[in-house]
Order: sequence, then structure tokens, then C-alpha cells
Amino acid sequence: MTDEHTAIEGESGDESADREPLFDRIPRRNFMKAGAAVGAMGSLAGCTGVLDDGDDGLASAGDVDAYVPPGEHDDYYAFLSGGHSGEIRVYGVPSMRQLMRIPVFGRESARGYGFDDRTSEMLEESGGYTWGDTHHPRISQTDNDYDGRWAFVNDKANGRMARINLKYFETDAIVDIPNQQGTHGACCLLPDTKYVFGVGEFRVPMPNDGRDLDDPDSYTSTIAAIDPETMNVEWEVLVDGNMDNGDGGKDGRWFFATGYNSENATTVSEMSASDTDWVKAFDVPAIEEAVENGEYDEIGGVPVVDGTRDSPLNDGDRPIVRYLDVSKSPHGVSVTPDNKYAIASGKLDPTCSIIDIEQLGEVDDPNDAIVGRPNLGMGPLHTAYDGRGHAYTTLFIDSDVVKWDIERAVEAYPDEEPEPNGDNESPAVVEKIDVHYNPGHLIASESYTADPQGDWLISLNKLSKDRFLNVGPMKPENDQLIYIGDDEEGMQLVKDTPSYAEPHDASIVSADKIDPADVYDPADYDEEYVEFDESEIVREDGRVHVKMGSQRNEFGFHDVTVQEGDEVTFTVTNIETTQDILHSLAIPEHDVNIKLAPQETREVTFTADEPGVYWMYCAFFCSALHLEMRSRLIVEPAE
Ligand code: CUK
Ligand code: CUA
Repeated sequence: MTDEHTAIEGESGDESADREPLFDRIPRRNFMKAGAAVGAMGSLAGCTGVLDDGDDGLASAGDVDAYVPPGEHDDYYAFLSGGHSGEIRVYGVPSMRQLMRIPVFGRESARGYGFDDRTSEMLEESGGYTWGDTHHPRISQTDNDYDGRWAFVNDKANGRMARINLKYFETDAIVDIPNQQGTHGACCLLPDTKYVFGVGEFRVPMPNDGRDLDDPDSYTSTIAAIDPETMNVEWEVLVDGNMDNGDGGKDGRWFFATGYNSENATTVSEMSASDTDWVKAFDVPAIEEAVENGEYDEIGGVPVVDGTRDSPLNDGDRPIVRYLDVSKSPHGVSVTPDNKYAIASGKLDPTCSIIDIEQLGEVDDPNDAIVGRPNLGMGPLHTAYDGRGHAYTTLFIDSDVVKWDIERAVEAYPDEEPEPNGDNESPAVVEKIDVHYNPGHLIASESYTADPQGDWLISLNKLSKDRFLNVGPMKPENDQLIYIGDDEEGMQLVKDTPSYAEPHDASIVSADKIDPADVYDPADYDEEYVEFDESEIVREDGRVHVKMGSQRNEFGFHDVTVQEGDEVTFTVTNIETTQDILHSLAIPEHDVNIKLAPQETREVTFTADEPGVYWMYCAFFCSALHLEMRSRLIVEPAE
């Protein structure tokens, strides 16, 4: 998708983009799936034995080589959410090197995000909040496989959904979702990302305009279906109880959401009183039909369909929402790669509930579609897949990842399943590995597609305790890389990676499925591209528009003179075509800071309100004359 611009390379002398990724010369996927890859892989890559066998509770990782030599590329991109730091981090897997950070809901100065007019308007128009809480980065798919177009991520704090453009690895759209206070779950309806779903967590009065303040029974939450191209909310469905996480089925029909407060309570003890809560299964085509037939109320500017249990739309033989009783306060839910099951994790109950998706459409009582309840251990939160029939579930309280056999769990249900008391495990359990410590999500390579790669798994642990140098009372979290490609040897812990608060979920994507640009394409943005020698200053009644190019090592003007009180707009283009050569425009004491990657143009508007001389400088080290790349903004005193 970036053909025109990836060709611009030679000047920097950087050939690394042309190098084949590590291990790529062999048909690695099938090889790994055969489950005998470890030894051979080690010899191919030059086995270094990164961890030794010990009696410290770690599985042996002596044979797994996750070393990526200097100058070599990783096999995968991992997109991790940054929680209330409001960003997305990009790691390489298996090296776990942090490659990039993508600011989403908060300003970030190194990228000039939230400083230029375009991104600051986007943040302003999506609510004007200064922070967000990213949880679930999901990558767009076509035909149930990653298509490299977009990543989506929710804002749990302010009820928003953002889109990240994977050509430029930057946030290009944010929608403030009506009627949702906290948008928790985020996921795509597959196979082709027809919708991105935002799952509303906090129940509120509907609309939340001062009515029903102390009547929690009338609070509701919704799921929102967002068009990925326009980022418009197409419709919402209102439900009983709250919602937590969600996952979309792979054939366009079902969407699943967990919830932990069927009690409609407002305190923690009341919220966990009931022994069961719901998984809600949304029948998407049935909802679309209701919208088409006008069976909705318009609230907050969007069609809201009534999916509560008493709704007439849940009365006939094609209810729009099915409520399944699962054990207490389920948390994660994810659909298996073959679209056969949705698996919901118990959180306050040691079991996962396995929902048979085909039966769900046929049975009268949706509870009859629950075909397994393996007893896994304490605190199951999230589940990932290897494509070989295994599920991997994090056990928050036990600090384990448990690997289990999905079909074996279905077979064992209900007669062979032990009472869920934490001591007796399901016969479906294959093995457990200690993680350090208290995992939330986990993610396996391409686990959210129809074809997981089955080699790497990252356990996103909330606590690191004493595993890193002490950096004060706020410790890093610990993302642990685990090799899952060898069913004989079992899971092998390979690497600890300290991380800043707070990854919740991640997606791991094969490197060859993403094709980022090296330089910007001016056709992709609205700002006017300014050639260096066409720099000009346009003045009109107290407004000054400075259009200038920039290159090593100067801006289009050496001096720009304005009057105190002028509203000044700079439109600045970096005319370089060489990858890696960035400039920026920083103006001290005016809070001006825009980043300019090659061929990028940004605009920034401010008021020159203090007379004086201000050195406008380039903040990226762009050449030996980088420090000299500066011009004067001269603000003349008003008469
Ligand atoms: S939630 Cu954070 S550990 Cu947002 Cu997916 Cu479970
Ligand atoms: Cu341009 Cu430094």
C-alpha cells in the first residue's frame, strides 16, 4: 500500500529494510506447528540458551532462542495497550524490544501529537479530555486475517474509540461514543471488520442528563457498533446489567460480551453477591434488521435498540440478545480460531464457560449452548489460542498460565469435571506455568485470527515485585515471553520485559502483514505541501500565515516578523525524501512544537502575545548542523 514511497531509500544507505526477517528462509509456520521445532530452530538461529534449567519454578527454557541479533528484525509486531498512559506500544517479538509508542488519548511532545492544529482539533472534538485509558488494541482483519490497515483501541475512561493508521503508525480518528461512560471491551466483527464494537462498562441513566440519579435499577449500558471507515456509531444495543469484555465471532453473526454486575448494584459487595452473571450474545444480523425496520429510539444522536430481557425484540424465535448464565463475574471472553466456541473466564470462579456457537442459534434455552466448564484454577481472566486445539488462560490469583485442551474439556462436561474448589483440576488441564506475578491478559501470536501461529505467548503480568532493579514504590509491570511451540517440552518461559503502566491486552501480528511507509504521502493529508523555495508569508488583518519548507539545515525563512497580538499560523513541510530525517518546529515560550517526518506537513496556530525575540529551532538531531537549524520569530510591540 505504500509502493510509491518505500522506494525512497538509497540516500540514507540503510539496507536493513531489505533484509529477510529472522528464520524466514524456511516455511516456518508449518514447521512450528509440527511441534518439533525447538532444536532445529535453535541451530538455525545459533542457539544461545537464554535461561538455564533451575529449581526456581521456571520451566526449562534452555533450548528456546528468542535472541534477535543487532540489525536483524523480529518476526512479529506486538501492539500493547498502555492503560492510563493513554497510548499504544509497539514491541518486536520475540526480542521484546520496544520499537515505537503511539500516543492516542493524550498529548505527546516527541511526536508533536496534540500540538499541531489537526491532532489538537481531533482531541478537542472527541471530548477535549487530556487523558484516556487504553485497554484493547485490535487489528483490522479481512477474511479472518490481519490486513495491516488499522488498529483500534478503546478509552475506558471517557467512552471513546480510536483508530490508528498502520501506514503511519499514528492515531487518525477518535469517536466519542454517545451513551457510554466507560468503553471497556473493544473488538472487531469478523471476518472483514464490518464493525468495531465498543462495550460500555459503567451503567448510567439513559440519557445521563440528571434524571434517575438515585435509581440504579434504571441505569443501563450499551454496546456500540462503529463503522471502521467512517468511525461513526451506526447503532447501539441497550442491555440489562453492565458489560466488561467482548469478542466478535468470525462469521459475522455473533458478538459476545461478559458482565459482572447483573445485580445492578453500586457497591463492590452487592456487585459480587449473585452466584451467576451473564454472557450476552448479540445476534448482529437480527439487530441490523431491527434498525432497518425502525425499531429503535434515537438517543444521543444514534439509534439505540432495546436488548433488555423484557424487550419485545427478545420475545420471538430470533431474540436479538441471548442472556447466558455463567459463573460469577466473568471477565474475558474470546472466540476460538475455528469459530466453534466462545470461552468466558470466571474471574471470581475457577472455571471457564465454553459456549457452543452453532448450538446457540438452535437451542431454546441459551444455557443449553454451554458445553463445558473446566475447573482451571483461581482467578481465570483471559484466554488465548495456539491453533492446535489448546487454550491458554491466565489465573490471576494463582499467578499461572494454564494450558488446556478445549475438546477434552467439552468431553469432560459435566460428569468428569470436579467440583470447582481449586484443588481438583479439570482433566482438560495440560500444564501450568508460573508467571511473575498476577497476570491479566495474555496473548498468543495471531490468536485473534482464524489461524494462530502457535509459537509465542506474552503474559501481561500486573506485578513484577522484585524482579527488576528497584525504581521506587511504583514498580514496572512484567510482560513475560513464553514459548508455546513445543507440546512435548511444554511452555517455556523465555524473557521478562519491564513495562510502564499499564498494558492490558495486545495483538501479535506477523511482520509481513504490516507495511508501514518510510515517508509521508502528501496525498494523504489536507495541509498544503510547501516547497522550500516557495515559502511565503501572507498577512491579513492581524493574521499572519507563514508557509515554509524545511530541510537540512534551515527553515524557509531566517526571520519572521509579526506584531504583538497577531494570530500566527505556521504551515511547515519537511521536504526531505530520505527516511529517518526528521525536523520539527519548536518555538520557546509559545508552547509550539510540531514534528515533521520526511514529506510531512503540519500546521500550528498560536497568538504572538509577548514582544521579543524567540529562536525557532529544530528539535530532532538531523545533521551536524542541527543546532544551527534555527530562525528568529521577532514579535514587535503593539503601538
Ligand atoms: S481487562 Cu485489563 S486485565 Cu480491560 Cu481486558 Cu482484563
Ligand atoms: Cu532539523 Cu535538526
